[in-house]
Amino acid sequence: MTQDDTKTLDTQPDLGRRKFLNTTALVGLSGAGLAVGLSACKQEGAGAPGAASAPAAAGASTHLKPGELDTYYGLWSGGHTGDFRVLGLPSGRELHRVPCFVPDALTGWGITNESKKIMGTRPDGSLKYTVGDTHHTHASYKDGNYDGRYAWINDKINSRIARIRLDYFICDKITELPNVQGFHGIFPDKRDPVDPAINYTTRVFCGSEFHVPLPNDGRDLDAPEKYRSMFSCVDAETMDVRWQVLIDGNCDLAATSYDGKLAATNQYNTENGARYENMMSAERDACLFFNVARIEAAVKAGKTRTYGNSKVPVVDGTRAANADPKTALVAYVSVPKNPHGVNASPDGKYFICAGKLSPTATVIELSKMLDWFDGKLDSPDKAIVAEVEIGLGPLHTAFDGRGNAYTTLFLDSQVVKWNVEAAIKFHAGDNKAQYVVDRLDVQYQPGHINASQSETMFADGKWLAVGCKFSKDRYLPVGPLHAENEQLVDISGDKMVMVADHPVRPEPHDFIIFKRDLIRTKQIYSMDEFPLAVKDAKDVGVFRDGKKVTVKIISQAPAFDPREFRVKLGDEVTLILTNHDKVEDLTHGFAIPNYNVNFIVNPQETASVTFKADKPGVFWCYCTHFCHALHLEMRSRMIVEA
Ligand code: RUQ
Ligand code: CUA
Ligand code: CA
Repeated sequence: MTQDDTKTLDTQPDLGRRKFLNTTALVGLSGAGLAVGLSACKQEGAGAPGAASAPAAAGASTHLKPGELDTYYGLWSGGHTGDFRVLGLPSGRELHRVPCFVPDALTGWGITNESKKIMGTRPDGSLKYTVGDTHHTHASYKDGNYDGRYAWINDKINSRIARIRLDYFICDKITELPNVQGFHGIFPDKRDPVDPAINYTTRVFCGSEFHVPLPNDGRDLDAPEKYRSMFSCVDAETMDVRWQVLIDGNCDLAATSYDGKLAATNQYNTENGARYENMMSAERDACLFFNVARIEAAVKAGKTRTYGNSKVPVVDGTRAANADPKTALVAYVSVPKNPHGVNASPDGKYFICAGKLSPTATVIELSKMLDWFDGKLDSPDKAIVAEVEIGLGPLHTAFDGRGNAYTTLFLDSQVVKWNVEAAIKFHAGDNKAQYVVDRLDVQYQPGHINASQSETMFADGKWLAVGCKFSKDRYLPVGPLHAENEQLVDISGDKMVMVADHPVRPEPHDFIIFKRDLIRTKQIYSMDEFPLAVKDAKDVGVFRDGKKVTVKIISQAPAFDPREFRVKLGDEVTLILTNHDKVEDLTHGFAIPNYNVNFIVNPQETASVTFKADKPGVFWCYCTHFCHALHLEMRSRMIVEA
């Protein structure tokens, strides 16, 4: 490529592009009749806008030499690819995608009987759903840190929650939530609110974003004022839905307190609007706090009802039923216009709601929230200890463990670093309290943000990742669909330093970043985990029961055993394959041409598929996963007799 070619890619200088994006976003919003506070922020700290155009400080290196391992894991949602991704940080290398809600050709997810059982099927055996939209992923806790057992991820489209086992990095359970639509925010609890011995995650909370008729069976179609939304609790072990809370307004993101007592969700549609103009007609919306122990006591006492076919007990969390703090299950705290995101600070003291349509962040103090539930405050709004301007379009907040918060500003295409205690002082009337510490331009329109260990009590303030929704001129163009841009920032110093861009396939939402030693993965399965395992070479072969045929096969590089098998046209064939290789990284694949079968078996794993032998002929079942010098020769011959 000549230098001139390079120039043609460089369509616009940075600032022009930034201005263009910003104007577009603002025009979009003002077209909606929106009065965003366009005034500059009240405060500018050391790092005024444009800090990024100053000569860049070096920042820590994200480069790893060949053979060096990353020091952090990143768990990323995949967005409407429906997957769950694993990145190594700081390199930003994508290591794995764990299929859960949607089929995956590499692993045979959605093809094997085992994965179909987890995904859910229709009576004819086909998959119930083949699409998914993953937004948020969080992992299980113990003593305020990740314990490496599980992660959970949501599917917004079909209101499903998937659990990922972090030993094998596989999805082992999926639950569809009843009575809700648009399941968006998700957060595990961090300990039990009643039993101090339970210092680990036993519940996962799920917010539902859309209002629907209850039950949604054709009633009240044209009466949106009757639509309702719910906050759900799923058992971390059984993955059953324990209970739901009927609420006024909707849910968006979710968060939990470190003491296990409260779960929170922010609401942008307290108006119960069916169109966006209505959803932003009120000046303030809310952040809800759920008193977990009280809700579980109410469920135990049977103060519940059910809807439609669902057996899940539902308690009444509406405003009218929760006016008395002494008995309230839910507190409604007023926060400015269409807030987005609620995050718990690593010191366990605060929840922060970003303003989205308001240029503010709201800080809510946990102990004051508990005071309200104890009847010591006359209004839940008194738990607000700061509401300060930080910039335009605040969305999500991360923490460094040194008292600073980092919030994405979607409209400003910036990250703002601000000090929480200083913001509280400023809010209390100390005009000299400088709470904005630094600003950093990012490319462009950032949504989610997270820092290393940010969602734990052990936030270490090293790395900050910013999920930029628009990448435009940051990468080689690949047609109209652009990669997204995950930017990595060194936050170990006073000033943020941009150190790397990582392209990602659209379109991840949320992510968490944590130290690699918090996870111990297993590289080899135990054969005993699979009831169908073909454990011995003498067990292989074709076993017929009328028209139903079971074919038992084992793989050991570079051969399948048996090397050929015969079935008859019209048979229903169940093929069970156990990989007898015990060597780490020795995976085999099994593909049957023209039969739409392709899946893998990892070391000591068993998988099965069922299909109708509806085409006579010879079919070379071959290994798809490179395993051996004789990988191409690794085949078994399926003969379907006419
Ligand atoms: S929220 S659009 Cu993660 Cu910012 Cu789903
Ligand atoms: Cu076995 Cu390739
Ligand atoms: Ca609203």
